[in-house]
Amino acid sequence: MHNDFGIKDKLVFATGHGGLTMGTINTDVCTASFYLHGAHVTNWQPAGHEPVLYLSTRSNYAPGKAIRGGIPIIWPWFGAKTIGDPKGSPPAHGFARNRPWDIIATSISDGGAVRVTLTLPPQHESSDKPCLDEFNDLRAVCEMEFGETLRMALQVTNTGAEAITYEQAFHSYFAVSDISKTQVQGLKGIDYLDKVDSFKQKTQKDDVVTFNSEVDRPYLDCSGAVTIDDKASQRKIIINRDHSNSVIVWNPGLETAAKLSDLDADGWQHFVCVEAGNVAKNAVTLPPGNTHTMSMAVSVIKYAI
Ligand code: TA6
Repeated sequence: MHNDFGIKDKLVFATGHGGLTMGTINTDVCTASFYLHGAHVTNWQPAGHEPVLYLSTRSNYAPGKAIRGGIPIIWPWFGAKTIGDPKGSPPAHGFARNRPWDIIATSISDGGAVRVTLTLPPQHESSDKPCLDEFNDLRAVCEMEFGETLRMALQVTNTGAEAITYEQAFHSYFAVSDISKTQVQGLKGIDYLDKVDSFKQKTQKDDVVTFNSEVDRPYLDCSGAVTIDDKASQRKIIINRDHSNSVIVWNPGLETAAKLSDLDADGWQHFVCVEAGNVAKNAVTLPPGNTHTMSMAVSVIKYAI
């Protein structure tokens, strides 16, 4: 792996937790890491900043399980599988985050960013498949660019003869100093499904989303930038999106967090998930022969009061 895709002094492949293959990036503009398992970004820290992603010290690192923290790729369904054929025991949030991806290219940009391209082997060729033949004709490619900005894109192509519907999200766990002093901006006026209130449809009335208890909301039909204001650190994390019409905002709060055995005891106080996605009524229906690419760009600024 390292001989084929490593970049001298900048991108090193080695064995990470659980014996899984991990890439580590160290450049003038950032440090970062990712696993081939799930095409999962586990760290990104632009020069001059604290780490931007939360990663649980109690995470699993094992085939068939998702890493807790970083950026799990949710695909081809979000949450419990409700679209298409429900046979088998489909895992929550799809199979992309639970399986090994293959690297197909690495490079370095003129600006010093490291680019990595991975592809998910067709799921029907995997030995641990649930019966989900409806997705056999989709091919997924993930592009990551680790620089001053973190860019991610999920490109999906329908190689079959019928249209296929899927959901997706970059389930990003953004690190914050204190969730009770954190606000999410950019969603005012947007309708959302309130998962902690029986999925009732509501509208975001306040300027910002705040976190006093569990918040679990897919915001739908929205395309603008979303900003996390981590007031305790005086830092803003800005998420821009292309071809993403949903944003999921999640923090489990104390009680739900206590049920997640792979989360640090106080972990819930130190992250908020803000997820670029296409879920529920924003699911993508891809005609035969077509390709759809959802992408996000994450940047960070420090401010002084
Ligand atoms: O994106 C929010 C959410 O769907 C929540 O409902 C919560 O369950 C979370 O994802 C984590 O899901 P996971 O399967 O990773 O435990």
